[in-house]
Amino acid sequence: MDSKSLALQVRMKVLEMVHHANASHVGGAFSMADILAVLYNEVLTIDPQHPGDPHRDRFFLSKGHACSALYATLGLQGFFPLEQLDTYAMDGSMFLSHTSHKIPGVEISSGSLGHVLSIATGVAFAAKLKKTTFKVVCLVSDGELNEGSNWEPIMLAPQHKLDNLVLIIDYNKIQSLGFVKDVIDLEPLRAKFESFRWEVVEIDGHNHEEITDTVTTVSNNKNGIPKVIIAHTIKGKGVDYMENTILWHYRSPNIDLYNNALKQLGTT
Ligand SMILES: Cc1ncc(C[n+]2csc(CCOP(=O)(O)OP(=O)(O)O)c2C)c(N)n1
Ligand SMILES: [Mg+2]
Repeated sequence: MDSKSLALQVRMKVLEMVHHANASHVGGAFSMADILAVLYNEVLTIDPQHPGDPHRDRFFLSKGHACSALYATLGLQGFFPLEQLDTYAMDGSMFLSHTSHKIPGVEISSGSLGHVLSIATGVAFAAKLKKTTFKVVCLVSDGELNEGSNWEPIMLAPQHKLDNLVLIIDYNKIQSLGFVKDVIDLEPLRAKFESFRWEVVEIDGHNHEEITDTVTTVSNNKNGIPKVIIAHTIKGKGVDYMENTILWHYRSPNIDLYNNALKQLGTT
């Protein structure tokens, strides 16, 4: 399956999961679906049969509320039987509605925002010290960058020349109850990272070729500088009534909206 087909399958699976469980966060799952599909299809070297292999690349999802898209990606890539996702967000299920490390392929539990970049930075630092060469990729949300805790590893990574660390920001411009610019504006975001001595690339986070080329190029560039990819995305991408709306951070599709969304995804 190519990454565009995978992203479509991920969105359809997420839709089914959130509809079935009456669960939230479909908007943030859809904004990062293309990034996840490209990472797992084109960039990361992780064997679904051996997700604990010490040489694997490490992917850390910080915006754990949107884990439905990560679970769907992992399920579709064969990390576990896809039908297990039928229990998503149900009582007693292993597939919690915020990322659980008990799922094969998941590196870290997340959902309390603002913590995972520190962990990814620590792993990248340890890898440098041990002279191991796997990639460390961390995906954070834009609203999450309002958390001060992120700015500690953002200061630390250049100090230790962590060029094995790639941070991707899902810059969908919306957080749970408002637009990022109206809550705590991140701009000028590029200049902030440059002043913290990161190398910055801005991309369209739905353009698969751009995502593949950028992540591959920056990961291969061993110039002693950590890299951040500011991925401009659309919250709810793929379903017109969800796109760029604050409402679809929390709302779950009823049966009519579910069918409508499936039809839209199938025809785009
Ligand atoms: C520490 C912490 N505070 C508050 C929340 C509640 N919460 C869940 S999602 C969210 C923000 C969603 O916006 P964003 O971070 O931009 O994610 P995305 O748009 O990618 O869904 C918040 C505040 C949380 N999960 N963790
Ligand atoms: Mg956001």
